[in-house]
Amino acid sequence: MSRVLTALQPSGILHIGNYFGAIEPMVKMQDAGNENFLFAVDYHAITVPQDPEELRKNLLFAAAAYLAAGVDPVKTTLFQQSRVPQHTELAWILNCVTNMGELERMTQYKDKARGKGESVTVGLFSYPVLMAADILLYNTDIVPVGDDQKQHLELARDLAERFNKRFGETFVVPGVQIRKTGARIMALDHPENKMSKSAPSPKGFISLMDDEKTVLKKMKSAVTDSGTVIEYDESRKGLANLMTIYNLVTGKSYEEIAAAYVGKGYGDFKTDLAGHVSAFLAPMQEKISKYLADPEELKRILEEGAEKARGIAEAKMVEVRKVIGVTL
Ligand code: ATP
Ligand code: LTN
Repeated sequence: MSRVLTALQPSGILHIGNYFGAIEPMVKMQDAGNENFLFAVDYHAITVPQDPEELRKNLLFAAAAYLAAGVDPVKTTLFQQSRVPQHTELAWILNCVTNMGELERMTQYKDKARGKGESVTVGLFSYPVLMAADILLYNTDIVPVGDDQKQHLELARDLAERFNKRFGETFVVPGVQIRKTGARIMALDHPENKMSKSAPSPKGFISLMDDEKTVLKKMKSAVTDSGTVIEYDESRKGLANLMTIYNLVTGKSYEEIAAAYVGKGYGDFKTDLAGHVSAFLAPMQEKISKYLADPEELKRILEEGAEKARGIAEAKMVEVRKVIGVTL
């Protein structure tokens, strides 16, 4: 049995990239009998401005979506990051063993800071350190994430090793788990960029709550190329991405999909794909709505998880405070 942990930002309604990249792998690890931790990282979300009312809504939505996706709060410790203050406490200590240069190299930081000049916040810069704290507090063995988080995970591993070398064995060096297909779903309107909830246009992502009409419209306008044969070819980025989504929602291989569209064009392919995506989302949407109808129950589940997480996190902090020399 391994300890498995992941987290997502409550920075908007989740999309199918988040689902396939992080949530589904997490549910599989849970069902395989591992000890799971899953939380909404609200203190990561506020590294860019958030409307407080929206943030509250997104937190409840996140909890509802995880539960609807199959997260069982008995098997998975489900909580909200800010309810476990040990995360920010450890982040401060790790800030003091992290070099500026390591954070300056982070591509997510560079992307998000671009064009902001001196107004970019210290929080955005130090974001990966808080993420390392999230992971190291729990002696995490495996972190399932999408491909874009690889560099952040590498930092968490480096910080664990550095800390252990300086202060003695304290942290487990975490392993990363990135699925082979589906770890990087691309934006429908710009298949060279990853699907992202903070993208300027909602055309690029399929949200977990998109209705049939919206899914069809977005699929129909998805960027493809002038080719006519439906086949998997990585250099045809738009089509390759749609075939990946097709594979994920139906379980059909690329070969099976290609065989089904011999002599047919993008029109048929996109219409069918939209239908498959909607059929995949429908039962989850129904469950999400049911969970959202009882916010008190969602809050209760999150608080129960936070209580459990605090116990584990505090035990680790007792160790950390001792080895760095602040416990008298
Ligand atoms: P934002 O656009 O606000 O930065 P995001 O959509 O990139 O957010 P995160 O909350 O940063 O989502 O990511 C949550 C999890 O989903 C992470 O494990 C991340 O790697 C994964 N993920 C995000 N986008 C994709 C994607 N396009 N394909 C696969 N996995 C993804
Ligand atoms: N940085 C991640 C979210 C995140 C995370 C974590 C993922 C914060 N803490 C700990 C895995 C483990 C993101 O933006 N997707």
